[in-house]
Amino acid sequence: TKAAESITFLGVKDEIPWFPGKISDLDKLKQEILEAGADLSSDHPGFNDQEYRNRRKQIAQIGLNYKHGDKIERVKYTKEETMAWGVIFNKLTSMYSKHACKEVNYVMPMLKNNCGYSENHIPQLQDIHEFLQDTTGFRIRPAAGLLTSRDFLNGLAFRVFHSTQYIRHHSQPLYTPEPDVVHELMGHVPLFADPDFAEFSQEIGLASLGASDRDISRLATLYWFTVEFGVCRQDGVRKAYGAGLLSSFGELEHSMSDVPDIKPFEPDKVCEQTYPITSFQPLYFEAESFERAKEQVKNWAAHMDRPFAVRYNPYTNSVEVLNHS
Ligand code: HBI
Ligand code: FE
Repeated sequence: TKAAESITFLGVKDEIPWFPGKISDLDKLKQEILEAGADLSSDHPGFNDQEYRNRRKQIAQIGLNYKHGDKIERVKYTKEETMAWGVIFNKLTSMYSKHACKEVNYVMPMLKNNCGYSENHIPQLQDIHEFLQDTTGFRIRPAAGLLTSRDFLNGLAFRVFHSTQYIRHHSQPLYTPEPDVVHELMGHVPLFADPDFAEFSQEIGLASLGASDRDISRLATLYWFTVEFGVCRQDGVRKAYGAGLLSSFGELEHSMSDVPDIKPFEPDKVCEQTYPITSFQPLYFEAESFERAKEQVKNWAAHMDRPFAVRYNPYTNSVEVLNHS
Protein backbone atom coordinates (compact mmCIF):
# COMPACT_ATOMS: atom_id res chain seq x y z
CA THR A 1 0.00 0.00 0.00
CA LYS A 2 0.97 3.61 -0.36
CA ALA A 3 1.22 4.05 3.40
CA ALA A 4 3.37 0.99 3.90
CA GLU A 5 5.64 1.87 0.97
CA SER A 6 6.37 5.38 2.16
CA ILE A 7 7.34 4.01 5.53
CA THR A 8 9.59 1.38 3.98
CA PHE A 9 11.24 4.14 1.97
CA LEU A 10 12.13 5.93 5.19
CA GLY A 11 13.96 2.87 6.37
CA VAL A 12 11.93 2.14 9.51
CA LYS A 13 10.05 -0.81 8.05
CA ASP A 14 11.03 -3.24 10.77
CA GLU A 15 9.55 -1.13 13.52
CA ILE A 16 6.12 -0.66 11.98
CA PRO A 17 3.83 -3.62 11.42
CA TRP A 18 2.15 -3.74 8.00
CA PHE A 19 -1.32 -2.26 7.90
CA PRO A 20 -4.05 -1.85 5.29
CA GLY A 21 -3.81 1.53 3.53
CA LYS A 22 -7.03 1.25 1.55
CA ILE A 23 -10.24 -0.59 2.09
CA SER A 24 -9.59 -3.35 -0.46
CA ASP A 25 -6.37 -4.16 1.43
CA LEU A 26 -8.62 -5.86 3.97
CA ASP A 27 -8.67 -8.75 1.45
CA LYS A 28 -5.02 -9.29 2.40
CA LEU A 29 -5.71 -10.04 6.05
CA LYS A 30 -4.95 -13.68 6.52
CA GLN A 31 -8.02 -14.23 8.71
CA GLU A 32 -5.86 -16.00 11.20
CA ILE A 33 -8.58 -17.50 13.34
CA LEU A 34 -7.97 -17.72 17.06
CA GLU A 35 -8.61 -20.50 19.57
CA ALA A 36 -12.07 -21.97 19.14
CA GLY A 37 -12.07 -20.86 15.52
CA ALA A 38 -9.92 -22.97 13.21
CA ASP A 39 -11.22 -26.07 14.81
CA LEU A 40 -13.34 -26.30 17.88
CA SER A 41 -11.70 -26.49 21.28
CA SER A 42 -12.78 -29.23 23.65
CA ASP A 43 -15.05 -27.12 25.89
CA HIS A 44 -17.11 -26.02 22.89
CA PRO A 45 -20.68 -27.37 23.15
CA GLY A 46 -20.45 -28.51 19.51
CA PHE A 47 -17.16 -30.33 19.91
CA ASN A 48 -18.65 -33.80 19.75
CA ASP A 49 -21.25 -33.02 17.13
CA GLN A 50 -19.73 -33.77 13.72
CA GLU A 51 -22.75 -32.40 11.88
CA TYR A 52 -22.43 -29.09 13.73
CA ARG A 53 -18.71 -28.93 12.98
CA ASN A 54 -19.32 -29.43 9.27
CA ARG A 55 -22.06 -26.85 9.20
CA ARG A 56 -19.96 -24.28 11.03
CA LYS A 57 -17.08 -24.87 8.63
CA GLN A 58 -19.33 -24.56 5.58
CA ILE A 59 -20.66 -21.17 6.74
CA ALA A 60 -17.17 -19.96 7.78
CA GLN A 61 -16.00 -20.67 4.21
CA ILE A 62 -18.12 -17.74 2.97
CA GLY A 63 -15.89 -15.43 5.00
CA LEU A 64 -12.70 -17.03 3.71
CA ASN A 65 -13.80 -16.59 0.07
CA TYR A 66 -15.10 -13.04 0.44
CA LYS A 67 -13.51 -10.11 -1.43
CA HIS A 68 -14.18 -6.40 -0.91
CA GLY A 69 -17.22 -5.32 -2.93
CA ASP A 70 -18.76 -8.80 -3.18
CA LYS A 71 -22.34 -9.32 -2.09
CA ILE A 72 -22.40 -11.41 1.06
CA GLU A 73 -23.74 -14.87 0.30
CA ARG A 74 -27.02 -15.60 2.06
CA VAL A 75 -27.22 -18.58 4.40
CA LYS A 76 -30.29 -20.78 4.40
CA TYR A 77 -30.54 -21.35 8.15
CA THR A 78 -32.16 -24.58 9.33
CA LYS A 79 -35.23 -24.82 11.51
CA GLU A 80 -33.06 -25.81 14.46
CA GLU A 81 -30.76 -22.83 13.97
CA THR A 82 -33.67 -20.42 13.65
CA MET A 83 -35.26 -21.81 16.80
CA ALA A 84 -32.07 -21.26 18.79
CA TRP A 85 -32.01 -17.67 17.50
CA GLY A 86 -35.68 -17.17 18.42
CA VAL A 87 -35.20 -18.24 22.03
CA ILE A 88 -32.41 -15.73 22.56
CA PHE A 89 -34.03 -12.99 20.49
CA ASN A 90 -37.15 -13.04 22.69
CA LYS A 91 -35.26 -13.14 25.96
CA LEU A 92 -32.94 -10.30 25.02
CA THR A 93 -35.45 -7.95 23.42
CA SER A 94 -37.70 -8.27 26.46
CA MET A 95 -34.88 -6.79 28.55
CA TYR A 96 -33.72 -4.02 26.24
CA SER A 97 -36.41 -1.44 27.07
CA LYS A 98 -35.29 -1.49 30.68
CA HIS A 99 -31.53 -2.03 30.43
CA ALA A 100 -30.23 -1.09 26.97
CA CYS A 101 -29.08 2.44 26.20
CA LYS A 102 -31.49 4.68 24.30
CA GLU A 103 -29.53 4.42 21.05
CA VAL A 104 -30.15 0.65 20.92
CA ASN A 105 -33.86 1.11 21.60
CA TYR A 106 -34.04 3.71 18.86
CA VAL A 107 -32.45 1.43 16.27
CA MET A 108 -34.13 -1.91 17.09
CA PRO A 109 -37.45 -1.09 15.36
CA MET A 110 -35.51 -0.08 12.24
CA LEU A 111 -33.68 -3.40 12.26
CA LYS A 112 -37.04 -5.16 12.45
CA ASN A 113 -38.42 -3.13 9.56
CA ASN A 114 -35.37 -3.07 7.31
CA CYS A 115 -33.32 -6.15 8.07
CA GLY A 116 -35.88 -8.77 9.03
CA TYR A 117 -34.97 -8.95 12.71
CA SER A 118 -37.60 -11.20 14.27
CA GLU A 119 -38.08 -14.26 16.40
CA ASN A 120 -38.66 -16.40 13.29
CA HIS A 121 -35.80 -15.22 11.12
CA ILE A 122 -32.05 -14.94 11.45
CA PRO A 123 -31.18 -11.68 9.68
CA GLN A 124 -28.83 -11.87 6.69
CA LEU A 125 -25.50 -10.03 6.74
CA GLN A 126 -26.07 -8.53 3.28
CA ASP A 127 -29.33 -6.89 4.40
CA ILE A 128 -27.67 -5.47 7.50
CA HIS A 129 -24.72 -4.30 5.43
CA GLU A 130 -27.06 -2.31 3.17
CA PHE A 131 -28.88 -0.80 6.15
CA LEU A 132 -25.62 0.28 7.82
CA GLN A 133 -24.36 1.77 4.56
CA ASP A 134 -27.40 4.06 4.62
CA THR A 135 -27.09 5.03 8.28
CA THR A 136 -23.42 5.44 9.20
CA GLY A 137 -21.56 4.04 6.20
CA PHE A 138 -20.45 1.03 8.20
CA ARG A 139 -19.81 -2.12 6.18
CA ILE A 140 -19.94 -5.78 7.09
CA ARG A 141 -17.40 -8.38 6.02
CA PRO A 142 -18.18 -12.00 6.77
CA ALA A 143 -15.49 -13.55 8.99
CA ALA A 144 -14.61 -17.19 9.56
CA GLY A 145 -14.27 -16.84 13.34
CA LEU A 146 -12.50 -14.84 16.02
CA LEU A 147 -9.88 -12.67 14.30
CA THR A 148 -6.71 -11.41 15.96
CA SER A 149 -7.17 -8.07 17.74
CA ARG A 150 -4.94 -6.35 15.20
CA ASP A 151 -6.90 -7.56 12.17
CA PHE A 152 -10.24 -6.91 13.76
CA LEU A 153 -9.34 -3.39 14.93
CA ASN A 154 -7.68 -2.53 11.60
CA GLY A 155 -11.04 -3.28 9.94
CA LEU A 156 -12.79 -0.73 12.17
CA ALA A 157 -10.45 1.99 10.85
CA PHE A 158 -12.29 1.62 7.52
CA ARG A 159 -15.71 1.34 9.19
CA VAL A 160 -15.69 -2.35 8.45
CA PHE A 161 -17.12 -4.78 10.96
CA HIS A 162 -15.94 -8.38 10.60
CA SER A 163 -18.92 -10.51 11.53
CA THR A 164 -19.26 -14.24 11.96
CA GLN A 165 -22.26 -15.83 10.25
CA TYR A 166 -22.71 -19.22 11.94
CA ILE A 167 -24.79 -19.70 15.06
CA ARG A 168 -23.91 -21.30 18.41
CA HIS A 169 -24.76 -24.93 19.18
CA HIS A 170 -28.49 -25.42 19.84
CA SER A 171 -27.85 -27.47 23.00
CA GLN A 172 -26.87 -24.31 24.90
CA PRO A 173 -28.67 -21.32 23.39
CA LEU A 174 -27.60 -18.99 26.19
CA TYR A 175 -23.89 -19.77 25.99
CA THR A 176 -21.19 -19.46 23.35
CA PRO A 177 -17.42 -19.58 23.81
CA GLU A 178 -16.80 -17.68 20.55
CA PRO A 179 -18.52 -14.84 18.68
CA ASP A 180 -21.52 -16.03 16.66
CA VAL A 181 -24.31 -14.43 14.69
CA VAL A 182 -26.35 -13.76 17.86
CA HIS A 183 -23.49 -11.90 19.50
CA GLU A 184 -22.75 -9.88 16.35
CA LEU A 185 -26.31 -9.07 15.28
CA MET A 186 -27.91 -8.48 18.68
CA GLY A 187 -24.82 -7.16 20.45
CA HIS A 188 -22.84 -5.15 17.92
CA VAL A 189 -25.02 -4.21 14.97
CA PRO A 190 -27.54 -1.86 16.65
CA LEU A 191 -24.85 0.58 17.73
CA PHE A 192 -22.97 0.58 14.44
CA ALA A 193 -26.09 2.37 13.18
CA ASP A 194 -25.48 5.22 15.65
CA PRO A 195 -23.34 8.06 14.22
CA ASP A 196 -21.44 8.87 17.45
CA PHE A 197 -20.75 5.24 18.21
CA ALA A 198 -19.60 4.65 14.62
CA GLU A 199 -17.10 7.48 15.00
CA PHE A 200 -15.96 6.14 18.35
CA SER A 201 -15.36 2.68 16.85
CA GLN A 202 -13.48 4.06 13.87
CA GLU A 203 -11.29 6.12 16.20
CA ILE A 204 -10.15 2.96 18.00
CA GLY A 205 -9.57 1.37 14.59
CA LEU A 206 -7.43 4.25 13.30
CA ALA A 207 -5.33 4.13 16.46
CA SER A 208 -4.59 0.45 15.75
CA LEU A 209 -3.02 0.98 12.31
CA GLY A 210 0.68 0.20 12.51
CA ALA A 211 0.53 0.22 16.32
CA SER A 212 3.05 -1.74 18.39
CA ASP A 213 1.95 -5.05 19.88
CA ARG A 214 1.87 -3.37 23.27
CA ASP A 215 -0.47 -0.65 22.02
CA ILE A 216 -2.67 -3.19 20.23
CA SER A 217 -3.08 -4.95 23.53
CA ARG A 218 -4.03 -1.65 25.22
CA LEU A 219 -6.51 -0.87 22.46
CA ALA A 220 -8.02 -4.33 22.69
CA THR A 221 -8.52 -3.69 26.42
CA LEU A 222 -10.16 -0.32 25.70
CA TYR A 223 -12.36 -2.11 23.20
CA TRP A 224 -13.21 -4.78 25.74
CA PHE A 225 -14.40 -2.27 28.35
CA THR A 226 -16.36 -0.16 25.86
CA VAL A 227 -17.62 -1.91 22.72
CA GLU A 228 -17.86 -5.30 24.46
CA PHE A 229 -18.74 -4.52 28.09
CA GLY A 230 -19.41 -0.80 28.28
CA VAL A 231 -22.11 0.78 30.42
CA CYS A 232 -23.19 4.40 30.38
CA ARG A 233 -25.37 6.72 32.44
CA GLN A 234 -28.52 8.08 30.82
CA ASP A 235 -30.98 10.27 32.74
CA GLY A 236 -29.31 9.19 35.96
CA VAL A 237 -29.70 5.46 35.31
CA ARG A 238 -27.04 2.90 34.35
CA LYS A 239 -27.62 1.41 30.86
CA ALA A 240 -25.79 -1.17 28.79
CA TYR A 241 -24.18 -0.52 25.43
CA GLY A 242 -21.51 -3.24 25.28
CA ALA A 243 -22.18 -6.14 22.90
CA GLY A 244 -21.18 -8.76 25.45
CA LEU A 245 -23.97 -7.43 27.68
CA LEU A 246 -26.59 -6.89 24.98
CA SER A 247 -26.10 -10.46 23.74
CA SER A 248 -26.05 -12.19 27.16
CA PHE A 249 -29.20 -12.42 29.21
CA GLY A 250 -27.30 -13.39 32.37
CA GLU A 251 -24.54 -10.82 32.19
CA LEU A 252 -26.95 -8.03 31.28
CA GLU A 253 -28.79 -8.63 34.58
CA HIS A 254 -25.51 -8.89 36.46
CA SER A 255 -24.15 -5.63 35.03
CA MET A 256 -27.27 -3.74 36.09
CA SER A 257 -27.24 -5.14 39.64
CA ASP A 258 -25.37 -3.93 42.75
CA VAL A 259 -22.85 -6.75 42.47
CA PRO A 260 -20.16 -5.38 40.11
CA ASP A 261 -17.85 -2.42 40.70
CA ILE A 262 -18.51 0.62 38.50
CA LYS A 263 -15.78 3.16 37.69
CA PRO A 264 -15.70 6.19 35.41
CA PHE A 265 -14.31 5.66 31.89
CA GLU A 266 -10.76 7.00 31.75
CA PRO A 267 -8.68 5.54 28.90
CA ASP A 268 -5.34 5.79 30.78
CA LYS A 269 -6.63 3.52 33.52
CA VAL A 270 -8.95 1.35 31.47
CA CYS A 271 -6.26 0.27 29.00
CA GLU A 272 -4.18 -1.32 31.78
CA GLN A 273 -7.05 -3.08 33.54
CA THR A 274 -6.97 -6.89 33.65
CA TYR A 275 -10.18 -8.87 33.23
CA PRO A 276 -11.55 -12.41 33.23
CA ILE A 277 -12.85 -13.79 29.90
CA THR A 278 -14.84 -16.83 30.99
CA SER A 279 -16.91 -15.36 33.82
CA PHE A 280 -19.07 -12.26 34.36
CA GLN A 281 -17.03 -9.08 34.70
CA PRO A 282 -16.43 -7.92 38.28
CA LEU A 283 -15.86 -4.34 37.06
CA TYR A 284 -17.43 -2.11 34.42
CA PHE A 285 -16.49 1.37 33.27
CA GLU A 286 -19.23 3.94 32.81
CA ALA A 287 -19.00 6.40 29.91
CA GLU A 288 -20.66 9.82 29.93
CA SER A 289 -21.60 9.62 26.25
CA PHE A 290 -20.20 8.13 23.03
CA GLU A 291 -19.22 11.56 21.85
CA ARG A 292 -17.23 12.22 25.03
CA ALA A 293 -15.70 8.71 24.96
CA LYS A 294 -14.61 9.29 21.36
CA GLU A 295 -12.81 12.51 22.34
CA GLN A 296 -11.14 10.70 25.25
CA VAL A 297 -9.90 7.88 22.99
CA LYS A 298 -8.73 10.37 20.38
CA ASN A 299 -6.68 12.25 22.99
CA TRP A 300 -5.33 9.01 24.36
CA ALA A 301 -4.33 7.82 20.88
CA ALA A 302 -2.45 11.05 20.21
CA HIS A 303 0.01 10.03 22.95
CA MET A 304 0.49 6.54 21.64
CA ASP A 305 3.92 5.24 20.93
CA ARG A 306 3.65 5.59 17.12
CA PRO A 307 5.98 7.67 14.91
CA PHE A 308 3.18 8.93 12.67
CA ALA A 309 -0.46 9.96 12.70
CA VAL A 310 -3.18 8.85 10.32
CA ARG A 311 -6.13 10.60 8.74
CA TYR A 312 -9.01 8.87 7.06
CA ASN A 313 -10.05 9.96 3.60
CA PRO A 314 -13.74 9.04 3.30
CA TYR A 315 -13.86 9.88 -0.43
CA THR A 316 -11.34 7.19 -1.34
CA ASN A 317 -11.70 4.99 1.75
CA SER A 318 -7.99 5.15 2.31
CA VAL A 319 -5.64 6.24 5.04
CA GLU A 320 -3.23 9.15 4.79
CA VAL A 321 -0.08 8.93 6.86
CA LEU A 322 0.98 12.20 8.46
CA ASN A 323 4.16 13.69 9.94
CA HIS A 324 6.17 10.51 10.37
CA SER A 325 9.69 11.36 11.40
N1 HBI B 1 -13.25 -11.27 15.70
N2 HBI B 1 -14.87 -12.09 14.25
C1 HBI B 1 -14.54 -11.32 15.31
N3 HBI B 1 -15.50 -10.63 15.96
C2 HBI B 1 -15.21 -9.85 17.03
O1 HBI B 1 -16.13 -9.23 17.62
C3 HBI B 1 -13.87 -9.77 17.48
C4 HBI B 1 -12.90 -10.49 16.76
N4 HBI B 1 -11.60 -10.45 17.16
C5 HBI B 1 -11.17 -9.63 18.29
C6 HBI B 1 -12.26 -8.89 18.95
N5 HBI B 1 -13.49 -8.99 18.54
C7 HBI B 1 -12.04 -7.98 20.14
O2 HBI B 1 -12.43 -8.64 21.32
C8 HBI B 1 -10.71 -7.35 20.44
O3 HBI B 1 -9.69 -8.31 20.63
C9 HBI B 1 -10.31 -6.28 19.50
FE1 FE C 1 -17.79 -8.82 20.14
